[in-house]
Amino acid sequence: MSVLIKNGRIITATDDYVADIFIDDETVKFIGKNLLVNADKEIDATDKFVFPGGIDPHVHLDMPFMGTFSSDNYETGTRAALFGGTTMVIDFILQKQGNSLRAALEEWQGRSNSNCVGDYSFHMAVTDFNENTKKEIQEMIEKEGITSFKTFMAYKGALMIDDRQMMGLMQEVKKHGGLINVHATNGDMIDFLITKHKSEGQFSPLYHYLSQPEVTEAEASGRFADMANYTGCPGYIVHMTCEGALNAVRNATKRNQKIFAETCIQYLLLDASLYEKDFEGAKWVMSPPLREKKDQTNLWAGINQGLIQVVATDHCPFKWEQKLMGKDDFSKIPNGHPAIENRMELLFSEGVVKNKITLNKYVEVACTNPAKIFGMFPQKGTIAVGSDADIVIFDPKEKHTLSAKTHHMNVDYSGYEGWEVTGKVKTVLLRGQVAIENNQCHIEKGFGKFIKRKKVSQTI
Ligand code: DUC
Ligand code: ZN
Ligand code: ZN
Repeated sequence: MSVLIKNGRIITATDDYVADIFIDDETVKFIGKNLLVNADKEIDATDKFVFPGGIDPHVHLDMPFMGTFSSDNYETGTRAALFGGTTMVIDFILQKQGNSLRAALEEWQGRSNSNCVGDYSFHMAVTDFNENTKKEIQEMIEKEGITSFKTFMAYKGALMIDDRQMMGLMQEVKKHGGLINVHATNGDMIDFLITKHKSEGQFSPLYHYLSQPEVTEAEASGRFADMANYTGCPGYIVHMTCEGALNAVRNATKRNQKIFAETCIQYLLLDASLYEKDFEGAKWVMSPPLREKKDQTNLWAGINQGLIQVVATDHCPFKWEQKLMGKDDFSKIPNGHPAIENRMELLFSEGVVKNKITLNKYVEVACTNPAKIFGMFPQKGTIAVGSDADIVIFDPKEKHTLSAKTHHMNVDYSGYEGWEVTGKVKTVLLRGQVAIENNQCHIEKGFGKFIKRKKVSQTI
């Protein structure tokens, strides 16, 4: 089906102009003023913004974690993403310690294959780097198109690797043109503090926050950047929350190394005072935890300074009954919060409308940089002739209220209940198909395609 989007204000990471877009065969064919072309469907985008489809490179769907599974599966999660203007996500495969990367890939394919509504890819989390895993890296990059490898410097005993494994992995990943992303917090310090707080009889969600002070993240971020510099491996710090970690990256960039940082929408907008609400604070128990107002200011500045390239979500929803697993012990509350559907609208409303970032910066951090850093540009992440027709038509004036009653995520509360936002996703195209229109999803599970990614050495 061909589509003509007429008269929209097209915003990319670099441009801002009014034109028509003609789409056929999944891709953008022409862009120009007053295009004289017949299409099967015409969409009038007058007075609307036209953005590239959002890319959320940090989500956890149907993930086994802390004794349960994140509550959005590949269908509900990617559909909710589309409602919020995100056309592609990158999810995380977790290797089981003692098992191969291949076994983990097959397990994740078992849950995701034919179930995605939107497009998707995987990062491979390496939780056990050894001589066998080492041999699988090249194959993951060259055969599977999985070019980024996640590491955890925390969650000891389940996910964490030590620095020796990190160095070995970096050396191998660099050799084959990949990238390492990292959950950069000091796991031993955190475990010490969790034990200390519990031995003092402190079990409420507030102590989740107090067990992961800023220094635990700043220290690990600096250590990771140093190891990445030493090995020459490109590095990407996920879910950065605080001034100390940002300063570690700022220092590292003086060495001209390839070090990238992501923050998540919640760290820009919410703060640690939410942990003072007794057990209700469990809604925002995530790792790292929410921080202070001064950290929010630092993160917005980091975006504008180009030190933080991406705003993601770390979408990892758990229903209230799952959060109750930690009713008597904060360390048993499943970590994570729902945001896959809200990221694009919240970032527009709180970032662009409130003059914290420009429109071009908005597209850069929500769409274009994830595509570049993770080896998908220019197929994804921009509006250009030849690119996939992943397009969001957005009303910048429409106001609406976020609520669990109306969201599409499979979770029975919202971290943003009652928030009024300015700007609404109206129509979403995924590879030229109208996916969202009139508040309805028009594509089914199975439409979402696994996107094989290029070596990052080709795009960054
Ligand atoms: N942090 C979370 O809050 N959830 C999933 C994994 C993580 O690192
Ligand atoms: Zn993490
Ligand atoms: Zn995560």
